[in-house]
Amino acid sequence: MDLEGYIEKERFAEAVYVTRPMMPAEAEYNALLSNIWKTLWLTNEAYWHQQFTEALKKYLKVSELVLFCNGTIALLIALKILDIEDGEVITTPFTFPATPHIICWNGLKPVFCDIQPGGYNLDPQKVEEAITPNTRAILPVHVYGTPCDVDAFSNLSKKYSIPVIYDSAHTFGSWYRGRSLCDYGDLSVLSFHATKLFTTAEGGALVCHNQEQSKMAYYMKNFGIADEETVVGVGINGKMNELSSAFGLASLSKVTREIQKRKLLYQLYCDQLRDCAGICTVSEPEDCDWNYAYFPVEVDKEKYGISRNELFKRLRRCNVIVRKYFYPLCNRIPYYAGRKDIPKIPTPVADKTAERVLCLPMYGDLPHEYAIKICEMIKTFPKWAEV
Ligand code: T4K
Repeated sequence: MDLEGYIEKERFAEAVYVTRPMMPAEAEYNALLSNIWKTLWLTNEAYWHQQFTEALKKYLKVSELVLFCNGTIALLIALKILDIEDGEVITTPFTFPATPHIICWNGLKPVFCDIQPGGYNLDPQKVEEAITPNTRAILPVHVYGTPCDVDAFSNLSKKYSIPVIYDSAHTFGSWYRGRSLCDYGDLSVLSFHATKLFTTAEGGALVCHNQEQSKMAYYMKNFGIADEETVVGVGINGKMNELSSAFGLASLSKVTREIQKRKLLYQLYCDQLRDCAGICTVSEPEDCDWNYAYFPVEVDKEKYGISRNELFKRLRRCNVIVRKYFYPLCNRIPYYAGRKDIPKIPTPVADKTAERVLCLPMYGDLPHEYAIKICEMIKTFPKWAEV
């Protein structure tokens, strides 16, 4: 059989996506919605917003948390809360474009540093080398829900008096040394987008460490309004509405089971791909109860026989909607690459990783036989050389 014949025979009849949202039980969500129909309160921090905020604080074991309409606006406001108004913010290129974009939306300059060898997160050593008198903040990302070197970043923060804001978009349900991974740094931001392990369709949250910060966050996400007649400063509309809040509230009880199901899938994928030369699976992070948010593999063309891009194409033709999270690197996006004022720091580890990484489908309801079949495809494809 040739490759065409194999794809024709084996391809999934319907798309198998990289992720699917964890939905609340429909009846449970509908029961919460009835209160909205009764009260006609749709937004502006009403009943479900308050209930959801308290439930999340309890679940994540954090004292201050503010809900947002999405993670991007929460990140935007995080820099404002810390009064970072000019200069540079050091970040990773191996992330979703939202991370550097919010630095620019704040009129600041993103400085991209490399990631750690053997991992996916910003390298604190490279960050220290990039610190200048213009550095105002460090913005690392806990990529795939795996913990950054929080000790090293905390030390840099103290040594240079620079705040650390974590992009914790992927961390919901990850616990590091017994503490929620989104609870580190000066501020930390979660995303509840539909593609995230825990979702409110669109949504996000800012984890703060004192009441002053969360009060500022409340003002800033509500046009700077403190009360009917007081506007304390410049704000934006970053509020989460009641439908999203109720959705999150009704979903919360399902998270533990979702993570258990993902863990089984993780183990299955690792078992199936263990002997597949040139396909490297992600290791479980140390000291961490991980959330298994993503399942990235790295393709070593020399050993595997075909490139990541060719594997991507073949899986896509088989209706497996894999994603190259995160390719292209943010520092290779033409806008950032073309900005003459951004220092061009080499990022060889991130460059290599972005050329090799591929995220396989990972969500609690993914049937095990689908995962096995995807692994069979991956193991079979090298039979046919890349042309
Ligand atoms: N920082 C980081 C590190 C992030 O990863 C993100 C978001 C942010 C910040 C910003 O947070 P938010 O402002 O979004 O809260 C997605 C998401 O749009 C984005 O939120 C996410 N990161 C990023 C990693 O992925 P796409 O372009 O891959 O999404 P899309 O529409 O192609 O969806 C991927 C797959 O998910 C689909 O093939 C099927 C499934 N899906 C998607 C949606 C939207 C569903 O099953 N149902 C759905 O409703 O960007």
